[in-house]
Amino acid sequence: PLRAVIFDVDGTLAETERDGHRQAFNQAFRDHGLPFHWDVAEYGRLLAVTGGRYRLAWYLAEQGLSDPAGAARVLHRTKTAHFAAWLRAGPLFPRPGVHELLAGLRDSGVPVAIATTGRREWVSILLKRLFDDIGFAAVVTGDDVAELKPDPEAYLRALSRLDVEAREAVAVEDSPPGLAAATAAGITCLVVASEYHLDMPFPGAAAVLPGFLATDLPDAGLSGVFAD
Ligand code: XBP
Ligand code: MG
Repeated sequence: PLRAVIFDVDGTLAETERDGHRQAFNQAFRDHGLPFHWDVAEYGRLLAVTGGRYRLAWYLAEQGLSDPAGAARVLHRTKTAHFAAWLRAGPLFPRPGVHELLAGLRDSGVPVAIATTGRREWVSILLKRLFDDIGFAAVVTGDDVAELKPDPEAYLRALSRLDVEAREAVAVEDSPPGLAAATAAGITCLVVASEYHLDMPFPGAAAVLPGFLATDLPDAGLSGVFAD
């Protein structure tokens, strides 16, 4: 039986990357007087590196900076402040159908949890703004793990906080690293690809759905993906 559903945040609950995170990184470059700008396509390439700080470090190393990790640490603090401000005031919506899906799970008594590589500082703002009426049974962020996705640590931690076995849970993801993390934790994973990951292969996904509307989901809801 389905005993928990664990959701990713970026790209899954909301489209946060293109106009949110990306712009915050660009503002940080400007604030620190650096001549870098990530356009929409370039940012898509960089999404292969999860975690904003590691994405920055990887890019700065590619640009030949002498201390990419140190510069990334400083830039990422500025980026996080800009992104948190955007989450408080910017145009932010859940992906269509997400609110109804979460409310349906809540009403049927299935615990809902979060496993993200994003920082708690902004994750808590996003969850409060968009889903204040949903009680999350566990929220695991990038601050709670040593290894980010595609490592399974965030999902394993969520399972242990939920006190649920991997085979009793379903994960919902939007990207290849997210899918890899969930499946490495032994969790059945549904993929609803986000705008940056359309048409990518999702090997090992239980299903790749076109969206979160009732008509996109299996007839039996998320329980419908279990083969038990
Ligand atoms: C999302 C990420 C995050 C964000 C940036 O991956 O990789 O790094 O882009 O957030 P997922 P931070 O959806 O698989 O969790 O800057 O807070 O790291
Ligand atoms: Mg994601």
